[in-house]
Amino acid sequence: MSSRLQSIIDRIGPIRNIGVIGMGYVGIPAAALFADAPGFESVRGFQRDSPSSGYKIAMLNRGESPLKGEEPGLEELLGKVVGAGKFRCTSDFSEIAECDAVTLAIQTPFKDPKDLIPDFSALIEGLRQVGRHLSEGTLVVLESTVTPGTTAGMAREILEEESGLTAGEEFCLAHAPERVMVGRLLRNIREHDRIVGGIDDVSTARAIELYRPVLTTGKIIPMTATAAEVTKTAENAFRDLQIAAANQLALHCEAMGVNVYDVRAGIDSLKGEGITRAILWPGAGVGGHCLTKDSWHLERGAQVLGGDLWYPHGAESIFGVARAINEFMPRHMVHLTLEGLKRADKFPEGATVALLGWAFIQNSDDTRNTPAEPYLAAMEEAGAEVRVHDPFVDEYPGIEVSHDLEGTLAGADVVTIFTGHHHYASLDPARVKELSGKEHPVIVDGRNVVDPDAFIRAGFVYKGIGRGDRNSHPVVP
Ligand code: SAJ
Repeated sequence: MSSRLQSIIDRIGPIRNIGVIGMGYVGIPAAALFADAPGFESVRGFQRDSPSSGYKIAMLNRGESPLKGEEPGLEELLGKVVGAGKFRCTSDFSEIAECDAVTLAIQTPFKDPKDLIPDFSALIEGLRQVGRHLSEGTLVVLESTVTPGTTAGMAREILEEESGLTAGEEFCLAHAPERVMVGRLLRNIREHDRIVGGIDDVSTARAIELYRPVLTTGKIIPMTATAAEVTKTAENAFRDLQIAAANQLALHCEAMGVNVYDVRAGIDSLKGEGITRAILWPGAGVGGHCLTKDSWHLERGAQVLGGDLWYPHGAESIFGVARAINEFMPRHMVHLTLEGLKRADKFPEGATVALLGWAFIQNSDDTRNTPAEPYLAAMEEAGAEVRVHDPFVDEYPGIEVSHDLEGTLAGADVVTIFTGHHHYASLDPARVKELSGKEHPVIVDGRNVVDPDAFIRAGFVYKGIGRGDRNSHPVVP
């Protein structure tokens, strides 16, 4: 426990002025909630005045949210705190010097998931800005998802190098990972428990002082900074693992002629004190910005921090195997498509595929790391013409996305459902067949959206993830 840092904080007194670096889907709701907390005097949102995102500054200072999609309560809250003079957005990073606490909510993607090297460039730039203007006694908190070891390692080094101050002695440093989902940003921050990890006890205590006022039902869960980094990456690695287990089971069920959804319901029925199976859902693949990278952050942390990693019998990490299974699923969708075409005495060359669903998650316009993309590439590689439909997605670089479902289905040899948008649950077999104009069109269901028997009766060749009980059905003439 650093008595020197504690005495500096005692002299400064309670946190009053807060800075949030990065006006994105994490930083904006966080800044608004800090500003709405009665105990804090002012919040500054720091945003680079760049060509791509400088426009946010004026919008936020008008109390308007630059975020896409519905965020219940956010625009009202921004109007309230801007109107009360408690929140202001600025590109003048020198004002960091007037902050008692500064949080960084900056994205940390991978340059290329193959090499697992994260692109920390934006985070490093943010850390340098904070370091250059850091005052003695200030609390710095990383909210971005980072490789375990980053807060106490790279972040600490950059802040100390730029400020000339020593972390844990002259300023506080912590990690408090975000756990927000688009569409429920404010609710998630208020209601999720908040992991808060300092590089030392004084930093942890100061970070608790910052976050406790914005929580309603959420509780503070204190730990070390590195444990907080491991918690965040592992909570997503575990979700990825659960999905991979469901996907592996689906592949087994296909091979054994069994309906995976019957098996899933059976497994899920086992409940009782301390008994849970928490089985998730098999599907066409795993996309998004979280699960596709956080397992690799966890693995890198173990490599960088752990060094002599050991697995029994030379096995590889179960989290790496889970990633491989989930990344395999779009290829399995290609396999099901080719098998279906074969049963319809068709070849992929020249076949028309209606690909339904481009967003990575149902009833959303979010297309980040969509598993439909590798499927489209493989089918085009096989000589097929692929038309993409998605009612929520307006555009995607290099891809024409249609909102005209019947137009997309017209003349299709194959209908492939990749995303479980509610629109696809009402597909009428007779209408889809009529639109296709084919005697035995193929339907490949990646999200268990349609009733196999209805399509089989209408003369379709049906293939579904995990539907070992239907994938070899007799084709109705
Ligand atoms: N998926 C499946 N089967 C499932 C669940 C999801 O195949 O049973 C697929 C989805 O189709 C999608 C991908 O996995 O392609 C990711 O889905 P997701 O529901 O995990 O959504 P994400 O990626 O937005 O995950 C976020 C995470 N939130 C944060 O990191 C703050 C994750 O921790 C949450 O658990 C998740 O939302 C959630 O539960 O909503």
